[in-house]
Amino acid sequence: MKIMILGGDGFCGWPTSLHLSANGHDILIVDNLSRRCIDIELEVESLTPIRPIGERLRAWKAVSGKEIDFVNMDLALQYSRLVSLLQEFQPDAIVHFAEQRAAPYSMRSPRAKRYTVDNNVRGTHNLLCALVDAGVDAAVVHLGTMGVYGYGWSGSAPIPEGYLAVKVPTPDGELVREILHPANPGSVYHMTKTLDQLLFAFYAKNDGARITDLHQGIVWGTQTVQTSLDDRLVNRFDYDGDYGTVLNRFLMQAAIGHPLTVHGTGGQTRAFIHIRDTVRCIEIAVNNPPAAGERVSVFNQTTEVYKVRDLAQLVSKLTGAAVVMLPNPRQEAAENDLVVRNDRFLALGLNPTTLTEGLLEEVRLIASKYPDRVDPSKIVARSVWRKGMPVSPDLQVVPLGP
Ligand code: NAD
Ligand code: USQ
Repeated sequence: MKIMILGGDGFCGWPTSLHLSANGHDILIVDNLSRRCIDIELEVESLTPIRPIGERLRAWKAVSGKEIDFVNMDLALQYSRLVSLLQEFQPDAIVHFAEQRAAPYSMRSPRAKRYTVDNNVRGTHNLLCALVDAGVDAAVVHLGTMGVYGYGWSGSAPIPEGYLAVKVPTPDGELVREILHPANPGSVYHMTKTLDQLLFAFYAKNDGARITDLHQGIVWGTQTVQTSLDDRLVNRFDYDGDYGTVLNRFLMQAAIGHPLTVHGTGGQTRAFIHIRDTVRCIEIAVNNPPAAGERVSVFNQTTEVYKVRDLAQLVSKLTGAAVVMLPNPRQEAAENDLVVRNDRFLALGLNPTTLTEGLLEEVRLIASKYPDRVDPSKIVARSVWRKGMPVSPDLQVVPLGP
Protein backbone atom coordinates (compact mmCIF):
# COMPACT_ATOMS: atom_id res chain seq x y z
CA MET A 1 0.00 0.00 0.00
CA LYS A 2 1.07 3.63 -0.52
CA ILE A 3 0.77 5.27 2.90
CA MET A 4 1.26 8.93 3.82
CA ILE A 5 2.26 9.44 7.45
CA LEU A 6 1.38 12.95 8.63
CA GLY A 7 3.50 13.72 11.70
CA GLY A 8 5.88 10.85 10.89
CA ASP A 9 8.86 12.44 12.69
CA GLY A 10 7.10 12.30 16.08
CA PHE A 11 7.05 9.87 19.00
CA CYS A 12 4.29 7.65 17.56
CA GLY A 13 4.75 8.55 13.88
CA TRP A 14 8.43 7.60 13.53
CA PRO A 15 8.13 4.00 14.82
CA THR A 16 4.88 3.58 12.86
CA SER A 17 6.60 4.71 9.64
CA LEU A 18 9.41 2.19 10.19
CA HIS A 19 7.01 -0.63 11.13
CA LEU A 20 4.88 -0.12 8.02
CA SER A 21 7.97 0.28 5.81
CA ALA A 22 9.45 -2.95 7.24
CA ASN A 23 6.18 -4.69 6.36
CA GLY A 24 6.49 -3.73 2.70
CA HIS A 25 4.45 -0.54 2.44
CA ASP A 26 5.57 2.49 0.41
CA ILE A 27 5.87 5.31 2.98
CA LEU A 28 5.88 9.10 2.58
CA ILE A 29 6.41 11.12 5.77
CA VAL A 30 4.93 14.63 5.86
CA ASP A 31 6.00 16.71 8.87
CA ASN A 32 6.82 20.39 9.47
CA LEU A 33 9.23 19.47 12.32
CA SER A 34 7.24 21.76 14.65
CA ARG A 35 7.77 19.37 17.55
CA ARG A 36 11.53 19.86 17.24
CA CYS A 37 10.93 23.65 17.27
CA ILE A 38 8.87 23.34 20.47
CA ASP A 39 11.87 21.57 22.07
CA ILE A 40 13.88 24.72 21.29
CA GLU A 41 11.11 26.97 22.64
CA LEU A 42 10.90 24.97 25.89
CA GLU A 43 14.70 24.68 26.12
CA VAL A 44 14.55 20.92 26.61
CA GLU A 45 15.43 17.94 24.42
CA SER A 46 14.29 14.36 24.04
CA LEU A 47 16.07 12.22 26.65
CA THR A 48 17.23 10.01 23.81
CA PRO A 49 19.49 11.73 21.25
CA ILE A 50 17.17 11.72 18.23
CA ARG A 51 18.87 12.43 14.90
CA PRO A 52 17.79 14.90 12.21
CA ILE A 53 15.11 13.49 9.93
CA GLY A 54 17.50 13.20 6.93
CA GLU A 55 19.97 11.14 8.97
CA ARG A 56 17.13 8.97 10.33
CA LEU A 57 15.99 8.17 6.77
CA ARG A 58 19.53 7.46 5.52
CA ALA A 59 20.10 5.14 8.48
CA TRP A 60 16.85 3.29 7.73
CA LYS A 61 17.94 2.80 4.11
CA ALA A 62 21.34 1.49 5.27
CA VAL A 63 19.80 -0.88 7.82
CA SER A 64 16.76 -2.15 5.89
CA GLY A 65 17.45 -1.37 2.22
CA LYS A 66 14.09 0.44 2.14
CA GLU A 67 13.46 4.06 1.19
CA ILE A 68 11.10 6.40 2.99
CA ASP A 69 10.42 9.78 1.38
CA PHE A 70 9.99 12.98 3.38
CA VAL A 71 8.21 16.26 2.66
CA ASN A 72 8.60 19.20 5.06
CA MET A 73 5.14 20.76 4.97
CA ASP A 74 2.72 22.43 7.38
CA LEU A 75 -0.63 20.67 7.20
CA ALA A 76 -2.43 23.59 8.81
CA LEU A 77 -0.96 26.32 6.57
CA GLN A 78 0.00 24.86 3.18
CA TYR A 79 -3.34 23.80 1.71
CA SER A 80 -2.54 24.03 -2.04
CA ARG A 81 0.69 22.09 -1.58
CA LEU A 82 -1.26 19.42 0.26
CA VAL A 83 -3.76 19.05 -2.61
CA SER A 84 -0.88 18.73 -5.12
CA LEU A 85 0.93 16.21 -2.94
CA LEU A 86 -2.20 14.05 -2.65
CA GLN A 87 -2.64 14.14 -6.44
CA GLU A 88 1.02 13.24 -7.03
CA PHE A 89 1.43 10.50 -4.42
CA GLN A 90 -2.09 8.98 -4.73
CA PRO A 91 -2.03 7.35 -1.27
CA ASP A 92 -4.16 4.30 -0.47
CA ALA A 93 -4.11 5.30 3.19
CA ILE A 94 -3.15 8.32 5.31
CA VAL A 95 -2.23 8.11 8.99
CA HIS A 96 -2.78 11.46 10.71
CA PHE A 97 -0.57 12.10 13.78
CA ALA A 98 0.21 15.74 12.93
CA GLU A 99 -1.17 17.69 15.88
CA GLN A 100 0.11 19.51 18.97
CA ARG A 101 -0.42 16.72 21.46
CA ALA A 102 0.51 17.87 24.98
CA ALA A 103 -2.32 18.87 27.33
CA PRO A 104 -0.02 20.91 29.66
CA TYR A 105 1.56 22.73 26.70
CA SER A 106 -1.94 23.57 25.42
CA MET A 107 -2.75 25.23 28.78
CA ARG A 108 0.54 27.07 29.42
CA SER A 109 -0.32 30.45 27.80
CA PRO A 110 -2.92 32.18 25.61
CA ARG A 111 -0.46 31.82 22.71
CA ALA A 112 -0.13 28.05 23.21
CA LYS A 113 -3.92 27.62 23.53
CA ARG A 114 -4.49 29.49 20.26
CA TYR A 115 -1.66 27.68 18.48
CA THR A 116 -3.03 24.29 19.55
CA VAL A 117 -6.54 25.05 18.26
CA ASP A 118 -5.31 26.70 15.03
CA ASN A 119 -2.81 23.96 14.28
CA ASN A 120 -4.94 20.93 15.13
CA VAL A 121 -8.36 21.95 13.85
CA ARG A 122 -7.08 23.62 10.68
CA GLY A 123 -4.75 20.71 9.94
CA THR A 124 -7.50 18.11 10.26
CA HIS A 125 -9.96 20.16 8.23
CA ASN A 126 -7.37 20.90 5.52
CA LEU A 127 -6.74 17.17 5.16
CA LEU A 128 -10.42 16.30 4.74
CA CYS A 129 -11.13 19.20 2.40
CA ALA A 130 -8.01 18.45 0.33
CA LEU A 131 -8.96 14.78 -0.11
CA VAL A 132 -12.30 15.82 -1.60
CA ASP A 133 -10.69 18.62 -3.64
CA ALA A 134 -8.01 16.30 -5.05
CA GLY A 135 -10.51 13.49 -5.71
CA VAL A 136 -8.37 11.03 -3.75
CA ASP A 137 -10.21 8.17 -2.02
CA ALA A 138 -7.60 7.27 0.61
CA ALA A 139 -8.61 5.68 3.93
CA VAL A 140 -7.80 8.11 6.78
CA VAL A 141 -6.62 6.77 10.13
CA HIS A 142 -6.52 9.50 12.78
CA LEU A 143 -4.92 9.39 16.19
CA GLY A 144 -7.53 10.64 18.61
CA THR A 145 -7.51 10.23 22.37
CA MET A 146 -9.31 8.48 25.24
CA GLY A 147 -9.57 11.96 26.76
CA VAL A 148 -12.46 12.87 24.41
CA TYR A 149 -14.74 10.84 26.70
CA GLY A 150 -13.53 12.63 29.83
CA TYR A 151 -13.03 10.96 33.17
CA GLY A 152 -15.68 10.01 35.68
CA TRP A 153 -18.66 11.08 33.55
CA SER A 154 -20.22 7.60 33.58
CA GLY A 155 -18.83 6.19 36.83
CA SER A 156 -18.01 2.51 36.43
CA ALA A 157 -20.06 2.06 33.20
CA PRO A 158 -17.76 0.75 30.45
CA ILE A 159 -16.79 3.35 27.83
CA PRO A 160 -18.01 2.06 24.45
CA GLU A 161 -16.01 2.39 21.24
CA GLY A 162 -17.11 5.82 20.06
CA TYR A 163 -20.88 5.48 20.04
CA LEU A 164 -23.34 5.33 22.92
CA ALA A 165 -26.79 3.72 22.66
CA VAL A 166 -29.41 6.14 24.02
CA LYS A 167 -33.17 5.95 24.43
CA VAL A 168 -34.98 8.93 22.85
CA PRO A 169 -38.53 9.56 24.15
CA THR A 170 -41.11 10.00 21.34
CA PRO A 171 -44.91 10.57 21.47
CA ASP A 172 -45.35 6.86 20.68
CA GLY A 173 -42.84 5.41 23.09
CA GLU A 174 -39.11 5.52 22.62
CA LEU A 175 -36.45 5.03 19.99
CA VAL A 176 -32.99 3.57 20.57
CA ARG A 177 -30.26 5.44 18.71
CA GLU A 178 -26.47 5.31 18.69
CA ILE A 179 -24.91 8.76 19.07
CA LEU A 180 -21.31 9.92 19.25
CA HIS A 181 -20.36 9.52 22.91
CA PRO A 182 -20.73 12.89 24.72
CA ALA A 183 -17.46 14.82 24.64
CA ASN A 184 -15.97 15.99 27.92
CA PRO A 185 -12.46 17.33 27.24
CA GLY A 186 -10.10 18.16 30.10
CA SER A 187 -7.73 20.56 28.30
CA VAL A 188 -7.58 22.76 25.19
CA TYR A 189 -5.59 19.97 23.51
CA HIS A 190 -8.25 17.35 24.31
CA MET A 191 -10.92 19.82 23.13
CA THR A 192 -9.30 19.92 19.66
CA LYS A 193 -9.70 16.15 19.43
CA THR A 194 -13.42 16.44 20.20
CA LEU A 195 -13.71 19.07 17.42
CA ASP A 196 -11.88 16.71 15.06
CA GLN A 197 -14.62 14.14 15.71
CA LEU A 198 -17.31 16.46 14.31
CA LEU A 199 -15.20 17.23 11.22
CA PHE A 200 -14.82 13.50 10.59
CA ALA A 201 -18.55 12.79 11.07
CA PHE A 202 -19.46 15.50 8.56
CA TYR A 203 -17.00 14.44 5.83
CA ALA A 204 -17.96 10.76 6.23
CA LYS A 205 -21.64 11.67 5.82
CA ASN A 206 -21.32 14.31 3.12
CA ASP A 207 -18.44 13.04 0.99
CA GLY A 208 -18.24 9.34 1.78
CA ALA A 209 -14.77 9.85 3.29
CA ARG A 210 -13.49 6.60 4.80
CA ILE A 211 -12.28 7.49 8.28
CA THR A 212 -11.08 5.58 11.33
CA ASP A 213 -10.62 7.48 14.60
CA LEU A 214 -8.40 5.75 17.14
CA HIS A 215 -9.09 6.86 20.70
CA GLN A 216 -5.67 6.12 22.06
CA GLY A 217 -4.67 5.97 25.74
CA ILE A 218 -1.36 7.22 27.16
CA VAL A 219 1.53 5.68 25.25
CA TRP A 220 4.49 4.38 27.24
CA GLY A 221 7.80 2.76 26.28
CA THR A 222 10.05 4.18 23.60
CA GLN A 223 11.63 1.57 21.37
CA THR A 224 10.10 -0.83 18.84
CA VAL A 225 11.79 -3.65 16.94
CA GLN A 226 12.82 -1.26 14.14
CA THR A 227 13.92 1.74 16.23
CA SER A 228 16.22 -0.61 18.21
CA LEU A 229 18.11 -1.71 15.09
CA ASP A 230 20.53 1.24 15.08
CA ASP A 231 21.28 4.14 17.45
CA ARG A 232 20.45 6.58 14.66
CA LEU A 233 16.88 5.24 14.56
CA VAL A 234 16.21 5.79 18.28
CA ASN A 235 12.72 7.09 19.11
CA ARG A 236 12.10 10.27 21.09
CA PHE A 237 11.58 10.11 24.87
CA ASP A 238 9.86 13.17 26.34
CA TYR A 239 10.43 13.65 30.07
CA ASP A 240 9.69 17.33 30.73
CA GLY A 241 6.67 18.69 32.59
CA ASP A 242 4.77 19.59 29.41
CA TYR A 243 5.42 16.71 26.99
CA GLY A 244 6.55 13.83 29.23
CA THR A 245 3.71 11.39 29.93
CA VAL A 246 3.21 9.91 33.33
CA LEU A 247 4.65 6.38 33.22
CA ASN A 248 7.68 7.29 31.09
CA ARG A 249 8.28 10.23 33.44
CA PHE A 250 8.20 7.96 36.50
CA LEU A 251 10.66 5.55 34.87
CA MET A 252 13.02 8.39 33.90
CA GLN A 253 12.70 9.97 37.36
CA ALA A 254 13.57 6.63 39.01
CA ALA A 255 16.53 6.22 36.68
CA ILE A 256 18.14 9.50 37.80
CA GLY A 257 17.06 9.47 41.48
CA HIS A 258 14.34 12.15 41.22
CA PRO A 259 11.25 11.56 43.40
CA LEU A 260 8.23 10.27 41.44
CA THR A 261 5.93 13.27 40.90
CA VAL A 262 2.35 12.18 41.66
CA HIS A 263 -0.17 14.98 41.05
CA GLY A 264 -2.73 15.29 43.85
CA THR A 265 -3.80 11.97 45.39
CA GLY A 266 -2.78 9.98 42.31
CA GLY A 267 -6.35 8.65 42.19
CA GLN A 268 -6.62 9.61 38.49
CA THR A 269 -7.31 6.41 36.51
CA ARG A 270 -6.05 6.44 32.94
CA ALA A 271 -5.80 4.05 29.99
CA PHE A 272 -2.37 2.96 28.69
CA ILE A 273 -0.81 1.29 25.66
CA HIS A 274 2.79 0.33 24.87
CA ILE A 275 4.36 1.94 21.77
CA ARG A 276 4.84 -1.53 20.24
CA ASP A 277 1.06 -2.04 20.35
CA THR A 278 0.47 1.45 18.95
CA VAL A 279 2.27 0.54 15.74
CA ARG A 280 0.45 -2.80 15.49
CA CYS A 281 -2.96 -1.21 16.07
CA ILE A 282 -2.33 1.34 13.33
CA GLU A 283 -1.45 -1.39 10.87
CA ILE A 284 -4.66 -3.25 11.81
CA ALA A 285 -6.68 -0.05 11.33
CA VAL A 286 -5.05 0.66 7.95
CA ASN A 287 -5.96 -2.87 6.82
CA ASN A 288 -9.58 -2.61 8.00
CA PRO A 289 -11.04 0.72 6.81
CA PRO A 290 -14.77 1.41 6.75
CA ALA A 291 -16.56 1.45 3.37
CA ALA A 292 -17.57 4.75 1.73
CA GLY A 293 -20.90 5.87 3.21
CA GLU A 294 -20.29 4.16 6.56
CA ARG A 295 -20.05 6.23 9.72
CA VAL A 296 -16.61 6.96 11.21
CA SER A 297 -15.13 3.76 12.58
CA VAL A 298 -13.95 4.26 16.18
CA PHE A 299 -11.58 1.97 18.06
CA ASN A 300 -10.46 2.44 21.66
CA GLN A 301 -6.70 1.96 21.25
CA THR A 302 -5.71 0.96 24.74
CA THR A 303 -4.79 -2.22 26.54
CA GLU A 304 -4.68 -1.52 30.30
CA VAL A 305 -6.04 0.85 32.93
CA TYR A 306 -4.13 2.06 36.02
CA LYS A 307 -4.35 4.63 38.78
CA VAL A 308 -1.43 7.07 38.76
CA ARG A 309 -0.51 6.31 42.40
CA ASP A 310 -0.46 2.54 41.68
CA LEU A 311 2.00 3.13 38.83
CA ALA A 312 4.18 5.21 41.16
CA GLN A 313 4.11 2.41 43.75
CA LEU A 314 5.00 -0.18 41.11
CA VAL A 315 7.98 1.85 39.85
CA SER A 316 9.05 2.61 43.43
CA LYS A 317 8.93 -1.09 44.37
CA LEU A 318 11.03 -1.94 41.35
CA THR A 319 13.65 0.78 41.81
CA GLY A 320 13.53 2.08 45.40
CA ALA A 321 12.59 5.59 44.17
CA ALA A 322 10.80 7.93 46.58
CA VAL A 323 7.23 9.01 45.77
CA VAL A 324 6.10 12.60 46.37
CA MET A 325 2.53 13.93 46.21
CA LEU A 326 2.56 17.40 44.59
CA PRO A 327 -0.29 19.92 44.30
CA ASN A 328 -2.06 19.08 41.04
CA PRO A 329 -1.35 21.75 38.36
CA ARG A 330 -4.38 20.48 36.37
CA GLN A 331 -8.12 20.79 36.91
CA GLU A 332 -9.17 17.15 36.89
CA ALA A 333 -11.15 14.74 39.09
CA ALA A 334 -9.00 13.68 42.05
CA GLU A 335 -10.32 10.11 41.82
CA ASN A 336 -12.18 8.40 38.98
CA ASP A 337 -13.25 4.98 37.75
CA LEU A 338 -12.42 3.92 34.21
CA VAL A 339 -13.60 0.82 32.39
CA VAL A 340 -12.87 0.79 28.66
CA ARG A 341 -14.09 -1.54 25.91
CA ASN A 342 -11.38 -2.50 23.42
CA ASP A 343 -13.10 -5.49 21.84
CA ARG A 344 -12.61 -4.31 18.27
CA PHE A 345 -8.79 -4.52 18.22
CA LEU A 346 -8.85 -7.79 20.17
CA ALA A 347 -11.26 -9.26 17.59
CA LEU A 348 -8.91 -8.20 14.79
CA GLY A 349 -5.98 -10.04 16.37
CA LEU A 350 -4.23 -7.60 18.74
CA ASN A 351 -2.32 -9.55 21.39
CA PRO A 352 -1.79 -6.88 24.07
CA THR A 353 1.64 -6.12 25.50
CA THR A 354 1.00 -5.84 29.22
CA LEU A 355 2.90 -3.81 31.75
CA THR A 356 5.38 -6.40 33.00
CA GLU A 357 8.38 -5.68 35.19
CA GLY A 358 10.66 -6.72 32.29
CA LEU A 359 9.30 -4.02 30.01
CA LEU A 360 9.40 -1.39 32.77
CA GLU A 361 13.03 -2.29 33.37
CA GLU A 362 13.78 -1.98 29.65
CA VAL A 363 12.44 1.59 29.59
CA ARG A 364 14.23 2.45 32.84
CA LEU A 365 17.49 1.22 31.31
CA ILE A 366 17.03 3.42 28.22
CA ALA A 367 16.36 6.36 30.54
CA SER A 368 19.42 5.59 32.68
CA LYS A 369 21.66 5.55 29.57
CA TYR A 370 21.43 9.33 29.18
CA PRO A 371 21.52 10.96 32.67
CA ASP A 372 23.61 13.87 31.33
CA ARG A 373 20.84 14.80 28.90
CA VAL A 374 18.35 15.44 31.74
CA ASP A 375 17.79 19.01 32.90
CA PRO A 376 16.32 18.52 36.42
CA SER A 377 14.75 22.00 36.32
CA LYS A 378 12.45 20.81 33.49
CA ILE A 379 10.98 17.84 35.38
CA VAL A 380 8.31 19.33 37.66
CA ALA A 381 5.12 20.18 35.70
CA ARG A 382 4.56 23.93 35.79
CA SER A 383 1.82 24.63 33.24
CA VAL A 384 -1.27 25.33 35.36
CA TRP A 385 -4.87 25.03 34.18
CA ARG A 386 -5.93 28.33 35.79
CA LYS A 387 -4.03 31.40 36.90
CA GLY A 388 -3.11 31.30 40.58
CA MET A 389 -2.92 27.52 40.92
CA PRO A 390 0.13 26.51 43.01
CA VAL A 391 3.38 25.70 41.24
CA SER A 392 5.78 23.21 42.87
CA PRO A 393 9.48 24.01 43.32
CA ASP A 394 12.29 21.87 41.89
CA LEU A 395 12.90 18.65 43.81
CA GLN A 396 16.27 17.31 44.87
CA VAL A 397 17.89 14.58 42.79
CA VAL A 398 19.60 11.89 44.86
CA PRO A 399 21.10 9.15 42.64
CA LEU A 400 19.99 5.73 43.90
CA GLY A 401 23.20 3.87 43.13
CA PRO A 402 23.54 0.77 40.90
P1 NAD B 1 4.56 14.22 18.63
O1 NAD B 1 4.42 15.66 19.00
O2 NAD B 1 5.78 13.50 19.05
O3 NAD B 1 4.40 14.06 17.05
C1 NAD B 1 3.54 14.85 16.27
C2 NAD B 1 4.26 15.17 14.96
O4 NAD B 1 3.41 15.96 14.13
C3 NAD B 1 5.54 15.98 15.19
O5 NAD B 1 6.63 15.40 14.52
C4 NAD B 1 5.20 17.38 14.65
O6 NAD B 1 6.33 18.04 14.13
C5 NAD B 1 4.15 17.05 13.60
N1 NAD B 1 3.19 18.15 13.35
C6 NAD B 1 2.45 18.83 14.26
N2 NAD B 1 1.72 19.76 13.65
C7 NAD B 1 1.99 19.67 12.31
C8 NAD B 1 1.54 20.39 11.17
N3 NAD B 1 0.70 21.41 11.26
N4 NAD B 1 2.02 20.02 9.95
C9 NAD B 1 2.90 18.99 9.83
N5 NAD B 1 3.37 18.29 10.89
C10 NAD B 1 2.91 18.63 12.12
O7 NAD B 1 3.26 13.47 19.19
P2 NAD B 1 2.99 11.91 19.37
O8 NAD B 1 3.15 11.56 20.79
O9 NAD B 1 3.70 11.15 18.32
O10 NAD B 1 1.43 11.86 19.06
C11 NAD B 1 0.97 11.65 17.74
C12 NAD B 1 -0.56 11.68 17.72
O11 NAD B 1 -1.07 10.68 18.58
C13 NAD B 1 -1.12 13.02 18.22
O12 NAD B 1 -2.17 13.43 17.39
C14 NAD B 1 -1.60 12.72 19.62
O13 NAD B 1 -2.70 13.51 19.92
C15 NAD B 1 -1.97 11.24 19.52
N6 NAD B 1 -1.81 10.56 20.83
C16 NAD B 1 -0.59 10.50 21.45
C17 NAD B 1 -0.48 9.85 22.69
C18 NAD B 1 0.83 9.79 23.46
O14 NAD B 1 0.82 9.32 24.62
N7 NAD B 1 1.94 10.22 22.89
C19 NAD B 1 -1.61 9.25 23.25
C20 NAD B 1 -2.83 9.33 22.59
C21 NAD B 1 -2.92 9.97 21.36
N1 USQ C 1 0.50 12.98 36.11
C1 USQ C 1 1.09 12.86 37.35
N2 USQ C 1 2.43 13.10 37.46
C2 USQ C 1 3.19 13.44 36.38
C3 USQ C 1 2.59 13.55 35.11
C4 USQ C 1 1.24 13.31 35.02
O1 USQ C 1 0.44 12.54 38.35
O2 USQ C 1 4.41 13.65 36.56
C5 USQ C 1 -0.94 12.71 35.98
C6 USQ C 1 -1.71 13.85 35.32
O3 USQ C 1 -2.10 14.83 36.27
C7 USQ C 1 -2.88 13.08 34.70
C8 USQ C 1 -2.27 11.72 34.33
O4 USQ C 1 -1.08 11.61 35.11
O5 USQ C 1 -3.87 12.84 35.65
C9 USQ C 1 -1.94 11.55 32.87
O6 USQ C 1 -1.10 12.62 32.43
P1 USQ C 1 -0.18 12.44 31.13
O7 USQ C 1 0.60 13.68 30.95
O8 USQ C 1 0.55 11.15 31.21
O9 USQ C 1 -1.27 12.25 29.96
P2 USQ C 1 -2.26 13.28 29.27
O10 USQ C 1 -2.06 14.67 29.66
O11 USQ C 1 -3.63 12.72 29.43
O12 USQ C 1 -1.86 13.18 27.72
C10 USQ C 1 -1.25 12.04 27.11
C11 USQ C 1 -0.70 12.50 25.76
C12 USQ C 1 -1.88 12.93 24.86
C13 USQ C 1 -2.90 11.81 24.78
C14 USQ C 1 -3.36 11.37 26.16
C15 USQ C 1 -4.19 10.12 26.12
O13 USQ C 1 0.21 13.56 25.91
O14 USQ C 1 -1.38 13.22 23.56
O15 USQ C 1 -4.01 12.22 24.04
O16 USQ C 1 -2.19 11.02 26.95
S1 USQ C 1 -5.48 10.15 27.29
O17 USQ C 1 -4.91 10.52 28.60
O18 USQ C 1 -6.04 8.83 27.35
O19 USQ C 1 -6.42 11.17 26.88
